[in-house]
Amino acid sequence: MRIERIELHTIGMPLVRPFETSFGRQTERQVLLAHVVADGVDGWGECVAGTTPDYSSEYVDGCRIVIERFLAPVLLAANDVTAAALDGLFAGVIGHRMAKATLEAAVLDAELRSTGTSFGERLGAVRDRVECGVSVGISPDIETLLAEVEGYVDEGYRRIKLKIKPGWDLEPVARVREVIGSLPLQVDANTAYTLDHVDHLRRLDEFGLLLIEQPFVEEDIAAHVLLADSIETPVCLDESITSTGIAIDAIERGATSIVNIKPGRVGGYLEAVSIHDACRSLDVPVWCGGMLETGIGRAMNVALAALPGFALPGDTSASGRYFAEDITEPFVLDDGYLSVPTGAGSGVEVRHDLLRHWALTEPVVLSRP
Ligand code: SMG
Ligand code: MG
Repeated sequence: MRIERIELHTIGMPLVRPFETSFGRQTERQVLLAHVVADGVDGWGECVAGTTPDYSSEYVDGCRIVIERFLAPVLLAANDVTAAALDGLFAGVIGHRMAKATLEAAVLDAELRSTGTSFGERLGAVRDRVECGVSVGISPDIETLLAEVEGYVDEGYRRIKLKIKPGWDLEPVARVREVIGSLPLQVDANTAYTLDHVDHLRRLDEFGLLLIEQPFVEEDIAAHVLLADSIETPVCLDESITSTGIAIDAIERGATSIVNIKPGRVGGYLEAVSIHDACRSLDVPVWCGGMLETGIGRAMNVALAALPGFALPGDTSASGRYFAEDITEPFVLDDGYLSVPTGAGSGVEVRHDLLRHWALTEPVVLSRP
């Protein structure tokens, strides 16, 4: 394909409720969207980076600049672009995986739309719907948390994930466990603990958790090995896993026995499939993480989560868990599942009225030289 134009849209979507993690609290989801036009076909990609560089070093404004200055010019100068070739085309830019993944998604979407193929078909989906969990932020108090969790259970979510940090862990977990009975439960620390907390974290074992996600800073694989050796709850890495090689290394060292796969964190959907394949060959279950995606990223994540190795419910919640209105047709929970879109590309359409309504900046428009 020849990429004729790339547009970058930055929008702010109000969240239905604030989302708090050990990094901080957000009331709006700022999102960078890439729209490519290739051989007359449109493709859309969503950037998972947040407003501030807390979950990772990437952030919305930084990704827009990296795409505008370094990645888009490479795409616009190439005569024949395929999603599979982007890894090579972008090799001169180190890191910036979320920025790269944004363009990969848009190119893949255009490519698939031009051949009438869905994301699910392209990635290797084996299911037509996926089991959904929900990630519950840190609450102002336990009663508010319990009310929120009960609401999600009533909506049909099949797994609850609680955000934890020092000072907000054993008690919320114990109280939620009481309320939800045997419903699958897991926790996510977003790097908030240190090795000094190992004895404390072991007390989570009594709650029969599916896993504990990313307790320590992402570079410290060795600390996760130590914890995994002394706790019964399976340790699952999120932030640490940025490539297939790192995933294999972390698994072989015993740092992670379950892997959270987020395409944006690893540079795109094709690398996400590669991590899935590697984990599957090592008998390590994976699940699809979430970054408060709009319908664009959600459609693609749901397709990914339908691959055979995705053995646990994902943070692939319904649109209504995040937004009163989505930028595409909304994803609606049915008996705890979301359906894998079947239309060409992502299978969803972007609402241009909302794109303008939520715009935070003028779109950046880049064309062939
Ligand atoms: O998309 O439902 C969602 C959010 C899931 O908890 C979630 N994501 O570390 O897994 C994670 C967090 C990262 C986003 S908050 C910075
Ligand atoms: Mg996480």
